[in-house]
Amino acid sequence: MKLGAVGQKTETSSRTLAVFSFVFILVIAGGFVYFQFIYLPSVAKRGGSEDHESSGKILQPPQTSEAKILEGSADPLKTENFVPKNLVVVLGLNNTVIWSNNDAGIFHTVTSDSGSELNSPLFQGGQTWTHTFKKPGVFAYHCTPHPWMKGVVTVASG
Ligand SMILES: [Cu+2]
Repeated sequence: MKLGAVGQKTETSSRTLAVFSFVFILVIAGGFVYFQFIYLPSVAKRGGSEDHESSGKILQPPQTSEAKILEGSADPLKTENFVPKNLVVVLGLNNTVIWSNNDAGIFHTVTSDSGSELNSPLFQGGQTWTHTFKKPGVFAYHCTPHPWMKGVVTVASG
């Protein structure tokens, strides 16, 4: 092998190395630009719209939940009045609760034991009262004219 041929080969491979290095840097820089200015903003925007969507679902959940006021609930000896007595709902799924009064001719309320989350008017047999819970928690309630009527709604975060 002649010396000149070796020198030529070294020159060729160092040029190849330079080209590869240039392409490599270009790909890294391009990747950075893509990540910083295209990928991250699109993720941020997507996250924002999901937040908006979930708060919309809390205000208007796809399903409703039901609690019944049984006939004869005005009788203090009757143990079943609000049914189910312990209702569990999930925010963004079924956090709107409809209480239906099945006690003909009798007025009842749905009233928080403490706080003001549940504050229905008196509503009579055949009528309903609807409330949409907007935050998680345990909400104990009773009926104002018949305080032995008691129930609990547990609102779980979705
Ligand atoms: Cu009542």
